[in-house]
Parts: sequence; structure tokens; C-alpha cells
Amino acid sequence: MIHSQYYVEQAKLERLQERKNRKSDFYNGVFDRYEDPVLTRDHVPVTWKYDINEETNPYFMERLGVNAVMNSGAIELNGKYYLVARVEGADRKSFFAVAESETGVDGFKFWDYPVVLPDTCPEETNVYDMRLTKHEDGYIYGVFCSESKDKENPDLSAAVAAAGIVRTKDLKTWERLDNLKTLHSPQQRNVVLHPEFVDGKYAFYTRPMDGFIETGSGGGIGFGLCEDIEHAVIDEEKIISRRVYHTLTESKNGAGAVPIKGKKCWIHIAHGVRNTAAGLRYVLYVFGTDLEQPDKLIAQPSGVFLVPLGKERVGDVSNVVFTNGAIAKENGDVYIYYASSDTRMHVATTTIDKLEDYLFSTPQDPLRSPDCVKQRCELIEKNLKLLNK
Ligand code: M1P
Repeated sequence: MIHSQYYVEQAKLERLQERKNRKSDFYNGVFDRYEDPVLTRDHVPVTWKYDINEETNPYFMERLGVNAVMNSGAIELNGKYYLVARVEGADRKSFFAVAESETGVDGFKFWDYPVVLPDTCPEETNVYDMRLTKHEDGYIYGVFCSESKDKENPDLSAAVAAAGIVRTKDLKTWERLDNLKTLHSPQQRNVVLHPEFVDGKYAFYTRPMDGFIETGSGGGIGFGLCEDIEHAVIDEEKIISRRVYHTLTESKNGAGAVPIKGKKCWIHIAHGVRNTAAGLRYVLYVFGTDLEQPDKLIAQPSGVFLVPLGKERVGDVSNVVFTNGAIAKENGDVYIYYASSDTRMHVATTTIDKLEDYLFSTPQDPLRSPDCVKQRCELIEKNLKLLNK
């Protein structure tokens, strides 16, 4: 017999799925924000959390709780918007699940079952943050963080992050390939597969790290080529977006969404991290690379692109925004999916034209206060002249 509370919880879920999302009052000319998150733990099907049988669950207790729905890969297929979300169970383990929407800004519904990946790595304890690349070879690739205990290190929290690779044609059947090997970096997180061949090879954006949390003295967003996607090995990583003192990337940075092919450049939406008295602060920034040579940086606007605001600032890991998925439509509309504070998913909408205007017309960071104030005074002077003041 189905417990009566099931119908109450199911009705709540359906109300949430039917809620229309509107653009918020936020304005910066670059992108629009929305009033509501697009995907939260409240969007998770009732059947994933409760045993709905009254006999075996008389108090209708959650048996397998869900803590958060965050960092989602994104893809458009046959005109629909799909997120492959990181769902974090109450047990702290993450898994992937597909949610689908007709509009891209609301109505996201999870499929009946989460993604079940082939279990090929016995050491793997956790998986998260999948980037979905529609590659010109015809497959959709998912590149994600595969995390295992560092057995060489007695510290209980010591872990090893590697880039796991899967591929699919329909988001339903997934084939697991070998984890990426980067010969000069012991750890990898935030790895992204470029959608086109470069010099006839598969191209990855990487993030060389010395440790699980710390990138060490190096870091930065790397770029490397590999011949064989089924046994991917990168021997050279060239840093294309560096960490810089007293900027948003000072502590670390990492590739985010799969780069979007614009008219003038590849548009990269990445994250940068700095340390504060309140802990690490994660923000998004944007840079552009050459269409022919995606490892060549050609646009580097100053400062942050998107930061956690209002309710976004609070969550399991507060003061964080993080993206690993964006959808660029044929007509140039862009949907940037970002998580706030490792807790929930939001969308920001813009266009390729706006992103390229932002990339090429926003001044670069002069890196010193005296030069920054000079830069601002020049802008004010130009405006006041136009206002006849
Ligand atoms: O907690 C913030 C983010 O931390 C990690 O990002 P990075 O590797 O750059 O430190 C990731 O684990 C990410 O999942 C998380 O959102």
C-alpha cells in the first residue's frame, strides 16, 4: 500500500517543476540572472529518497536522503536542454543524474533513474562535476573527477583526483574509457574535452595540481593533446590561463564549461579562487582563445564575470559559484548553468555577441591600484564630456 504522504510530497515536487522562472532585476548588460534556481535537492524524485510502501516505512522517513544538486554538465539535444547534475547523497557520495527541460530556465525534471556508470575503477570512491562535450567525432563525452583515497598518505583526508572519461550517444548508455593520464601532473580536476580535433588530435583543458586541494606553485588552466581517446595520455601541458597575484585566480583556477565557438574566438567560462579571512571564494571569469589555435589566449578582460550574490552566497561551501556547463544555441543564445555554494543550480542567459563584446571591449587588468584608478578616471572623463560636465 502506498503511504499517503507520498502524494503530498509528489504534489510539492510537481508544483516546483511547474513553477515559471523569471528574469531578476539584476542588470550588468552582460547576462541576465533568474529569480529561482533551476535545480535543487527539492527537485529530486520522491522515489529516490523514500520507501513509499506504508508497511515497510510507516513513518514515511527518508531512507536515502539527498544533500545537494550542483555542478552540472549541460547539453542541448533535439531542441531540449539537458543537465547532467552532480547529486550528492546524504552519505556524501555524489553520482550523476540527467534532468531535462523544454525551456532551459525552468521545468527541469530528473529522469526516473540516475546515471549508472560502468564500475571499472575499484579504487574510485566519489565521482563529480561532469563536463559534456559534443565532439566532432560523433560522440558525447563526459569528463569528470574520479576521486580515490591516497593510499600512500596516512592522512585520512588525503585523496587523489583523476579525470574519468565516458562516452555516450543518448545520455542513457555510457561507455567508460581509461582515465586520462597526464605524465607531469599527479592530480587532475576540472578537465574539459575540446569539441573539435586540434592538429588531428583530441584536445583537453587540464588543471595540473600537486595536491588534492592545493594546485601548488604551478596550477593554471593547461592545454594538451592526445592521440587516442580510449587510452588518453597527455605528455605536455601548456598553461593558457595563469594564476596571477592579487587577482581572482591567485589561489587557483580551473576550466569550467566546454568552450563555446564564437565568431571571433573560443569563449571560455572558468572559475578563479582567492583566499579570504572567510575561506576560499570561487567566482567565474571569462577568457577567449584563438579559433584556429585554441591554446592561444587572445582576450582577457579584467576582473570577475559572475560572483555569488544574495542567497547564492550561503550553502554547504559558502561564497562559491562554479560552472561546468553552458549551452550555446544555433541562434547565438547562451545558457550558463552555475552552482551556488555547492548546493543548487542556477542559470544566467546571454548571447555569443554579448560575450564577445565583453571579451574584447572590457579593459584588461592593469594589476596595480594606481593604474586601475587611472583606467577608471579615463572612463569617467569620457562620460562626463558626453554629458557636457
Ligand atoms: O567547493 C568548491 C569547488 O571545489 C572544487 O573546485 P577546485 O578543484 O577548483 O578547487 C571542486 O571540487 C568543485 O566540485 C567544488 O564546487
